[in-house]
Amino acid sequence: MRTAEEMLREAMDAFDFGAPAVGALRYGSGHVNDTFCVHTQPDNAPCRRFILQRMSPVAFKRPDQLMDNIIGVTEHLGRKILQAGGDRDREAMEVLRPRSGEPFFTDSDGGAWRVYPFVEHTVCHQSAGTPELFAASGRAFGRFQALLRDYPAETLYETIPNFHNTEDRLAKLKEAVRADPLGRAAECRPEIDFIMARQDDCSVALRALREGKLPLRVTHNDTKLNNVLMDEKTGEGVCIIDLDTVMPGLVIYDFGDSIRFGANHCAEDETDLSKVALDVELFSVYTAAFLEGAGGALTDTEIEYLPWGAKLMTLECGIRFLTDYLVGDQYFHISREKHNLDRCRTQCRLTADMEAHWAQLQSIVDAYREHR
Ligand code: ADP
Ligand code: GN1
Ligand code: MG
Repeated sequence: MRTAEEMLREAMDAFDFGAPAVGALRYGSGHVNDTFCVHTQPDNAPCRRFILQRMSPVAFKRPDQLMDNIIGVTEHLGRKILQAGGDRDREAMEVLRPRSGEPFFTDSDGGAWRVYPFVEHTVCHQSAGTPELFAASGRAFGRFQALLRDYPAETLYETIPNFHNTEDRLAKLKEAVRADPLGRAAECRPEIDFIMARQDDCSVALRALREGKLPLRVTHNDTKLNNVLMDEKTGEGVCIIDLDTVMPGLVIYDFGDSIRFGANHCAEDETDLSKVALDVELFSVYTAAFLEGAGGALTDTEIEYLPWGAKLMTLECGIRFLTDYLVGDQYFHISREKHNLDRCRTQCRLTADMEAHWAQLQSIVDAYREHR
């Protein structure tokens, strides 16, 4: 069995960074991929950095299809950004191919690795320190939506089938509870009951899709605040990252996942649940910014369903964390015992708080709908 260092070295050697790679360190706080920051040292120039990632083999069964999506989307974004007079190198990710010319490198254990140039002079935030910062992320994700409006959705692979199919997520939870392979279900009874009491909710967005009320668009599907890099000086959104889940989806998923992660003042794994609460003001600020960034792309019905996006993404994430806890933490990286159960608990608490503020959330989106 090779050491992690040997595997990392093999991956680094597969890429031409334009200068000697002098080292790599684990980087960031993503829950799914293994991310490293590679430092290179050109002879007479400052160090250049790259992001080297081993794509999660648990999450992504077809790295070839995943990279096909990413190359297509980043090239499209690059063209659009250039047309708009933007800085392509900063505002869109770019794939650095391995020496083989393939879109990614496969190591001798079958691990799939890719490289992106590091977007310098940016900050990746784990929580929205200020409303301005949260608004900037909303504009960036809204703009992302607008830039991909004319992307041929039918050419995208579904990198994770049924990713935001909340009905399917619920079915998988029920199966995990039934099988209960580690005997963990008993201690999760309150969370299981909370979710089961909301079974009908799991169908709300999918029903609207099936009835033709909500259109399928190209969406990011993982719009956490830490998936947008912000300019270190201006605080504006620079570059949307983590494009693994760009697939056809509902725009309310992108809006909702940002609210789930950012419109509150504690971490996703906070253990003091009394701290977990929806910040309605941040919800409002993000709504305005997302709609501004999307530049009129959303239909009236999509705006009407925004609160549902927030609630469903939160409930669904709770379902996913709980399912992973029950089956033995196979999908999300954990760094302590019961980490996924703690994460599930915050999501349930936040879902309940969204329900408590439901009328307010609806009137906020109604006001934006009427005044646009
Ligand atoms: P995961 O899917 O595991 O969340 P990400 O693609 O989001 O992986 O990357 C993890 C972290 O690495 C990000 O949160 C960010 O801090 C950093 N990162 C990723 N890509 C870049 C980039 N091109 N430039 C700078 N930082 C990056
Ligand atoms: C994962 O990869 P990362 O950390 O940005 C997950 C999201 C979850 C999120 C919860 C591909 O996001 O769907 O909402 O964790 N990404 C994937 O923090 O499953
Ligand atoms: Mg990420």
